[in-house]
Amino acid sequence: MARGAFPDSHRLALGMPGMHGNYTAVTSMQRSDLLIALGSRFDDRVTGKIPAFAPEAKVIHVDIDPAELGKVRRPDVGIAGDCRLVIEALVAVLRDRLAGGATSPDRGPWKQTISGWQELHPLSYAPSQPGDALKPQFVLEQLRDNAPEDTIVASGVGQHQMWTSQYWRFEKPYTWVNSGGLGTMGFAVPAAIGAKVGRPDATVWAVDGDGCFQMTAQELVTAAAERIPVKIAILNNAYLGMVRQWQEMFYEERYSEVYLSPDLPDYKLWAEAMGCVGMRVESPEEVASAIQKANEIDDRPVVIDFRTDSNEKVFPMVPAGKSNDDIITDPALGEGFVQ
Ligand SMILES: Cc1ncc(C[n+]2csc(CCOP(=O)(O)OP(=O)(O)O)c2C)c(N)n1
Ligand SMILES: [Mg+2]
Repeated sequence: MARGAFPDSHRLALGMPGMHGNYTAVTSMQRSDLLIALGSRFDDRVTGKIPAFAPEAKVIHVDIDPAELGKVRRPDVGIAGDCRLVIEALVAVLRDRLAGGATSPDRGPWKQTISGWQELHPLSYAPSQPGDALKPQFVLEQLRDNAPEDTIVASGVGQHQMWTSQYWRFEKPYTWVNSGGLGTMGFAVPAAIGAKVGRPDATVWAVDGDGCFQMTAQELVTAAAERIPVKIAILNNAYLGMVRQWQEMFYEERYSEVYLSPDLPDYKLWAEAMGCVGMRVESPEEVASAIQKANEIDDRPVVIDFRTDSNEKVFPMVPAGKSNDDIITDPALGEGFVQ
């Protein structure tokens, strides 16, 4: 939820931890001897199986709401307070101690361990072969690489949300607008409209799922009528993809109530009917130019229907209820990646 509070490009930023976090972020928390948690609530998507979470770690837990302290994990030091003031006080204490002759421990070996994990398990996906369906991760990389600086991104709930969080690079606070733990499908379109009204100079993209889009797309009529030029990228995998992924991996491929059809509704026509520019993209070659075209449109909303691979799954994944040590990396990337 705090993506952008600390820039993803910083050499010490490891990225998102949790059920679909990257290997290094998950594993470094798991092997830490000290966690300083600032305003985090230790929810199950981050901790995995709670008794197995970061077993060696002492925890300093800082939160403005005292009810969070000890709710999930008993902290060694609990501090109720404003995050900024607490950080200032912690830094002041450390500076004093160093000035008083205390030595800081050598973190070289730990940093090397982290670089080793990053090298062995980078966030990646099996690239598409000619003729394959569009990879959603590729669409995200293109959206990210073509985004004007300070672009705000909203998303719905599902696989597209996880890929956005994994592949976007958040550099500033308030650039990732997300329903987080509430998990409200349909959040992306209205959230993007609100963000654009609040920050009219910023480019605002919503990355949405086909299922989520169907829930609140009609708000685009308001956006078109009021000339609020948001941009919507639908990752149309023809499924309630996140549910499909669980049914495939944990319910023996018993697919139930998850198929949506790629063609119904016709998202391009629907967008046009609501006063937006509508586009459809089916092959990798068309992706960048469609995004550039969308970025240039400034007088009405734009919707791009990206037809993406239905079979693609979000990895890494810590299965629900399992320990973070049981993280599964993408089997399609080969033996070396399977834990
Ligand atoms: C209102 C609501 N209903 C159901 C869910 C459970 N749920 C979470 S993700 C998901 C599927 C989302 O499908 P889609 O928008 O197509 O995204 P995808 O996972 O395919 O990227 C569902 C049904 C939810 N989070 N919110
Ligand atoms: Mg979908």
